[in-house]
This record gives sequence, C-alpha cells and structure tokens, in this order.
Amino acid sequence: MRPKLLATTALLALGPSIAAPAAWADGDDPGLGPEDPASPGAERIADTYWVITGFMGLVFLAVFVPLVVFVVKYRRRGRDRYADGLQVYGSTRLELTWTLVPVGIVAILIGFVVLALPSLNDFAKGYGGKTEEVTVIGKRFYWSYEYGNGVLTIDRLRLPLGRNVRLDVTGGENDVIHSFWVPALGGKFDSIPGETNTFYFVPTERGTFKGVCGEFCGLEHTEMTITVEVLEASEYDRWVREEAGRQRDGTSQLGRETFEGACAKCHGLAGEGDVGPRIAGNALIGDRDALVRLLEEGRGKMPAVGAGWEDRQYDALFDYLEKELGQGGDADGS
Ligand code: HEC
Ligand SMILES: [Cu+2]
Repeated sequence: MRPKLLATTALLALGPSIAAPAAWADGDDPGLGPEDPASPGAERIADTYWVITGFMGLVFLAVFVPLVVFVVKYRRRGRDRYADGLQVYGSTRLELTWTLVPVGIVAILIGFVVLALPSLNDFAKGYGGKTEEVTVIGKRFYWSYEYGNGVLTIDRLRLPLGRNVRLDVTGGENDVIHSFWVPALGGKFDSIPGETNTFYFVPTERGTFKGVCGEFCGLEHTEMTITVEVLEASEYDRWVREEAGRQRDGTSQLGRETFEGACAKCHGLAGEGDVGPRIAGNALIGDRDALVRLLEEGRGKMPAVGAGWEDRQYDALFDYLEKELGQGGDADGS
C-alpha cells in the first residue's frame, strides 16, 4: 500500500513536468503555455502567465527537493517502530522564514500584475490615431461581423496590421451569452444581448489566428469558431472597399458564408441533414416568407438564427439557397 501511494504521489507531482517537454518536442506549440501573442495586450497576458509559472516552478522545487531529501535522510533505518522522534519546540528563525518568503512571493506577483496589466486598461481607451471599428455579434452558433462601411462577414474577421482595432462585442436579441476569444489577440469578451463590451487592440502580426466561443452556449457550441485574418493595412483597405461593392451588387460570398456559418453546422454543408433535418429540396426553400418567419422565430431546437438580419443578408442567403439547395438545384453543393 505505502509504496503504491508513494509512486502515485510522485507520478501526480512529476507527470506535468514530464509531459511538458514531451509536448514541446512535438512541434512548436508547447500545449501548456499561451499562444504566441500577436497584440500588445496578449503579450502582457503571456508575460503574466510565464512570471507566475516561473514562481510556481520555484515553489515546486522548494517543496519537493527537500521532501525527497528528507524522505531518504530520515528513513526508519531499523529503528523501533514506536521510538519517539526528536522533540522540537519552535524555531523563530524558521517560522519567520516560512511566513515572510511566501508573503514576499505573493507581493512580487501582485506587484507584477498591478504594474504590467494596467496597460490592458490603457488599451481600453484605444491607442490614438485611425481606428478600425467592427461590430461583433455572437449568436447561436456563428459570429457576425459588421465593418465601418457596412460590409458583413460571418465567422471570418479580417483586420488591418498595425492599426487600432475596436471591436464592439454584443449579442443577438433573445440569444444566449457567448464569448469572443482569440487567445493570440487578447482576453475573453462576452457577447451579451443588449450590452456592448469594447475590445481595443492592435494586431502586430500578419497571419490567421484561431479562436472559439469561450462560453458553453448549447448544441453546436464547438462549431462556433473564430478565424481572424490580419492583412497588410493597404490590402485590407482594398478588400473592405471592393467587398462593399460586391455585397451591393450581389456578387459576394455573403450568401455562402451565411449558409455555412448559420445553417450548415446543423443541416450539413449540402443541406443533407446533421443534428437538424435534411433541408435540401425542402419546399420551404422556395417560400421566402415562410422561411423568413422560421429564421426569425426559430422552432424547437432551431434557434432564431436570422433574428435582426437586414434584407440584404436574407437576399444573399436566398440566392445561395435557391441555387444550391432549391428543388431545381442539386444537393451536393456543387
Ligand atoms: C442549431 C441548429 C440549427 C441551425 C443553426 C439551423 N437550423 Fe434549421 N432546423 C434545426 C432543427 C432542429 C429543425 C427542426 C425543428 C423542429 O421542427 O422542431 C430545423 C428546421 C429547419 C427547417 C424546416 C424543415 C422542415 O421540413 O420542417 C428549415 C427549412 C430550416 N431549418 C432551415 C434552416 C436555415 C436556412 C438555417 C440557417 C439560416 C437553419 N435552418 C439553421 C436546426 C438548426
Ligand atoms: Cu457560443
């Protein structure tokens, strides 16, 4: 019993320190640490993580190294099982040490957090200069992004490198709380119906950053993914201008994005059915009024995915549905 207990304790204590380097060797993602930060706020958060982890490592060693030494040094060595040990009454120096050292460690950690993290508050006021504003709406089970010039995208957010970004994160009417969370860019910002949380940051790396809804929100929660593409500012400006034109004249991918983001997660990419019924070829696809009512009100396990949509988004979706899933179209999405 005793050796088994000891082995289990040792495994529990050492497991993570064995697993961490193994995960490290696997690829460049250590698995246990934060993602490589791609904004100043995310950098502060990562710094805090590593400082606290460093102290945790020191405390771990300060406890376990003496523990192992004492287990070996003071083992029984054939002494009588009931022999009394050395009687010790107090040690002012030792007691002061084990009181003051932890207090000092906690003071350092608090100091670090108080000094390093207020910059997150500064970010809450923005950095000055030109700001790109995007309204982010979290709904079951997709993210809707509306840019300053009216462009809409679903699940995929594009942003300019090196410019102030202000995300106004809010929830859909009658929806539940979701949480906008892209670890490489910053902390979590809840999307709450009727309230707006503002998230300021500056993307400092080009590339694609992944996130996911950070709030367990229901049936297709895990499908509520976030993709942020950071483009060169000039490339972004061109895209957002041209996309506005495409969305005006109906040649954009808005219909496809809306279907893939707001419908396909339950009905399948070809409308073949998944957690929701098959809808390819369904008569409702040709009956716009009835379908709008269904999308605005929801039914049973289907949320009101279209509540609050503007006509242009319905137009784009109907174009897509009629082409791809209508009674005339084929159901394999080609
Ligand atoms: C969270 C999952 C979910 C999402 C997202 C979703 N649906 Fe549904 N849908 C369902 C379920 C479940 C039903 C069955 C509802 C019932 O009758 O109880 C349904 C029913 C339907 C029906 C009626 C089928 C019939 O024969 O009665 C249509 C049409 C439909 N959905 C279209 C859509 C469209 C278009 C979208 C996207 C704009 C969408 N749905 C998004 C789950 C979903
Ligand atoms: Cu969610």
